[in-house]
Amino acid sequence: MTKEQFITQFKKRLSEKYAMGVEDASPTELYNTLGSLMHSAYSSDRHHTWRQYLLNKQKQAYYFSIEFLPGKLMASNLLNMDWLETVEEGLAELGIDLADLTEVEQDMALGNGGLGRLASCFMDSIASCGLPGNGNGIRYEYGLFKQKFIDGHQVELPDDWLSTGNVWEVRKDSKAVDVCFYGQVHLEEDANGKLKPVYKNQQVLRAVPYDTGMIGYKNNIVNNMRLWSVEIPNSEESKYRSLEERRTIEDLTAVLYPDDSNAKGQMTRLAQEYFFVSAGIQSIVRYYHTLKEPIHRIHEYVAIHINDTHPALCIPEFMRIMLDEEGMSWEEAWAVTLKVMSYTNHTIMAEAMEKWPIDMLKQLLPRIYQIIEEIDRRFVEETELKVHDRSIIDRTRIINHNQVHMAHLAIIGSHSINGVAKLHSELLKTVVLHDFYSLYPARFNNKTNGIAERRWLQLANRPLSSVLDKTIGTSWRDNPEDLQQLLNYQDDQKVLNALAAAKRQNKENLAALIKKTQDITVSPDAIFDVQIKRLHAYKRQLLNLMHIIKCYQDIKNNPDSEFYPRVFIFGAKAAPSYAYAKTIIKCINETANLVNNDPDVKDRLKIVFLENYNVSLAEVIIPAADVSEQISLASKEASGTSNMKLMLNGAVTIATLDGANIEIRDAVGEENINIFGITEQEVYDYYESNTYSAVSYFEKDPVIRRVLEAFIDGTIPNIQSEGREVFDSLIRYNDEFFVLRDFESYVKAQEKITECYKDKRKWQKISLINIANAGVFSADETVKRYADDIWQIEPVTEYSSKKG
Ligand code: B1H
Repeated sequence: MTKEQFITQFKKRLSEKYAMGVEDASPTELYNTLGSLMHSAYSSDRHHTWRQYLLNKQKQAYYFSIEFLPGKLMASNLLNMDWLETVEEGLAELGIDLADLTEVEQDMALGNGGLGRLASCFMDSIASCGLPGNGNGIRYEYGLFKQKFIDGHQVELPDDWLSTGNVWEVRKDSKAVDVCFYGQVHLEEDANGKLKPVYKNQQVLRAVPYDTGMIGYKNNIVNNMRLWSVEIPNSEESKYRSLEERRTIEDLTAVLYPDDSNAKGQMTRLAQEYFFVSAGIQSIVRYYHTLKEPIHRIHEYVAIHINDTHPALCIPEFMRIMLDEEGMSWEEAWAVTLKVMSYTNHTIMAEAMEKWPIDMLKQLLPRIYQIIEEIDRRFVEETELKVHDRSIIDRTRIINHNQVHMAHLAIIGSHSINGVAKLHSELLKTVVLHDFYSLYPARFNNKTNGIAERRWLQLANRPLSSVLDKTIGTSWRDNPEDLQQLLNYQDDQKVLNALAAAKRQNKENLAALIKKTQDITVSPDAIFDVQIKRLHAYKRQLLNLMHIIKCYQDIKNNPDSEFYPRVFIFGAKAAPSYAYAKTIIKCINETANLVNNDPDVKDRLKIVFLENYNVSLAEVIIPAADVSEQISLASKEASGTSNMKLMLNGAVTIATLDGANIEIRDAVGEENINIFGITEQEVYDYYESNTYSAVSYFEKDPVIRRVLEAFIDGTIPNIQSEGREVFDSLIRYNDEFFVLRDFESYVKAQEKITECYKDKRKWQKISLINIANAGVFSADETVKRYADDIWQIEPVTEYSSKKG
């Protein structure tokens, strides 16, 4: 498509859609026009891709995830369609700035944090690698809450993201399926002597899919992300007369549960889990039947991935369909289920381990519960023959202490179980899932997370991208490993200056946004120090805050001393029910208020807590970061992915040896990252010996004492109860996440960073080395490893007749 063709089509579409000319149209109308034009253009690719998969009878992977966090899609779709430049230039000719249009789009925020964003990076990469893979999830009417600060407190507002329409989705009424809940079930022999379930009093709901094209990068492949929405089936209309009754049904897909790394037991959540699992599997099996292949070969055509335990009901639901609808024997059904299913674990935090009370499962999903019981019974029977130590059965069986353990179900029913970074996968084998590892060693493997580098570099950081193009050519855009070529320029002052200039431009951009949204003035000359992630005690935003308070106190005690200016930037949402996380938010906000307005500070220290951290905000913050804070307690952060995005954008990392930080260190070398804190081994040693004493750090370290007293002596105003709560969490309840233990080494690492930053040339070189080595974290490489090792799917080739 040439620029002229685009302009003609755009004007034509605008006139057809709105009977308007460019001059009269609002940004929303222009946005919708462009979106609709794009949609028409990639729909034929979508159709073509689908036909190819069908004709080739290609094995396809289905990524089941209760969260997807794509953010905005327009710019990324334009890039992947190879339309970006043409459209930008064409619009410019019409006097329109593309940026004003993309601004109109609401973030699609159907996820909480890393886990949901990972799913969306994978969708981009799967399509970009030409792999036959699709998403399956829930079309929440309301996404993750919008965060506001009122008097420093987090307040949550609904995210009514669909209010302005969604140009990317297509409702597919013809693909709707029924999903059944509640009622009673018993088994009866049919004419052939086979046991068949007979149901009474079931609640039947309609699952309607909305499909969104997942566009591959310049390869004409368009995969599908299918999100399900609940409706009342026509046949059931008469049962729900009042608005209230209807509303209780519609509530099923109304809101995303806003918990991150924390399992929350509620009937609606369990119903959500079954709803998208059942709908997804039914639609997969329906498609499979169009291939006219025998059902016992379904694993040769279908791979189902269980993203964390939320979709673990895939296992009994798939069994149900194989048994009850396809007429397989238990043994046959179990054999294919195992081959189809694979599972990713994303956390070792105990509170995130999903368990459901038996009564709840039995009531909501009586048939599924029967099947889980039988899986459990057979697991126990089979394991008894394998082990000497019977206690292992108690620790690994699915049903125990009146609860159903979803991780156990996922592991027992999958042929592959992976962690998301090397350390995490090791800990699964050696500690958290050790019993399972001893039973099924071959199932365990690692797949270190990755990121969609197209979004996080090409789109989010155009100043840097253009420096890269000029320095090493453009091949890095297709093959991020080519960023390595930048290493040839680590002593080239011209290149280093160009990189610094790009960073400067991004910092000015962020400074402008900070001014506009928070009315805080920050200088781009300062070090921009960034911690962006969900607010959680184990991620230790508190450690960061304590260091800031120390800096503030140093300045106050010695107002004329030299202090290199720093801007501490936070972005974080707390789960609405997570009181301690909200307490930390309040403390950071009040400290910000104090520090930012203290004339003694003379602007050397600034604290900015940006409201409503989301994908779009990340796209502005990350390119502007100098320092990347990855300071979780070793062993707790399964991987982290913002660490990779920040590194890719030239930020220098300060990190504990946790999650993928370890792999970042291995990629850049010890000298180009700032490691501090105790190791995962030391953490486990403390657990073992029970010798950690937080109060002893308080008593012997005057700096720690001074900092902690600021929380309770009125130094930081307006945090009477919150300051006390924080103080108590450390001193009275012995500091669960070893914040005081790591404080001193953290401060030292921060001091080293300041010294290094002062040496501009040295800093720029380290930054360059980080960018150059970030290619290994491309999600393209990650999904290829999933495709080869787990899903056994192959990239599409034109009408290859692999299976005759
Ligand atoms: C991660 C979650 C999570 N791990 C439960 N676990 C949830 C657990 O709604 N829930 O119940 C929601 C989310 N999220 C994150 O996954 C890890 O903490 C990160 O370290 C990791 O990078 C990310 C992607 O693997």
